[in-house]
Amino acid sequence: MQKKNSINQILTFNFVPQIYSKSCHVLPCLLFCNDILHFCIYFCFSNIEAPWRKLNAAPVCFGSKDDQFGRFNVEVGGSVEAVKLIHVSGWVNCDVVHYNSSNWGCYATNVGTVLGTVITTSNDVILLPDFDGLQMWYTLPGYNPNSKEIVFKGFKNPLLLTSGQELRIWYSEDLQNDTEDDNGGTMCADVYAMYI
Ligand SMILES: [Ca+2]
Ligand SMILES: [Ca+2]
Repeated sequence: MQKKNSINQILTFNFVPQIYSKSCHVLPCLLFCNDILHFCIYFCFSNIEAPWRKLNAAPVCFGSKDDQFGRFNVEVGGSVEAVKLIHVSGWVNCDVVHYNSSNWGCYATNVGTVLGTVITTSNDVILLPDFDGLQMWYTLPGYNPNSKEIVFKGFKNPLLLTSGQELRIWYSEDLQNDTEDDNGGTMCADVYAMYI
């Protein structure tokens, strides 16, 4: 009986569908209640991808040598807690004669299985990953050079982006002009950000 009273109380206050945000991570829900069947249900306009906002209008394409970085402009500024790159097409290679190609990195025996795709400012200062200083290769737990997507998260500080800001995607050896002559490939990616 107590349960029914509780339901009736909900119905009294929430009979009209209304915005209900408590159970959704980012986007609101619509709550529907039925006073005959005595139940309420809400539908969230949210899914696993909803918190991600696409930053680039067209796929960002970059090469692996000859300063072939890709550029895009941030449409909406704000503080960002994670950035995701999704592979669209192509490949990159740190040594086309000796090693296999990959989506993001290098399979060279002297450096290991590593990622080498970075995001920089328009001045070519590396923003992501948030290295301490200049670094060529890196690893991300749960990802490898052939992952469909890679996610940068757990920043030391939120990444502050401004509207219209140009960002670049580089292959590390191309950015640092390090053994890029033996590199090969061009790839394209989409960029997503999770705003705080
Ligand atoms: Ca190389
Ligand atoms: Ca270069």
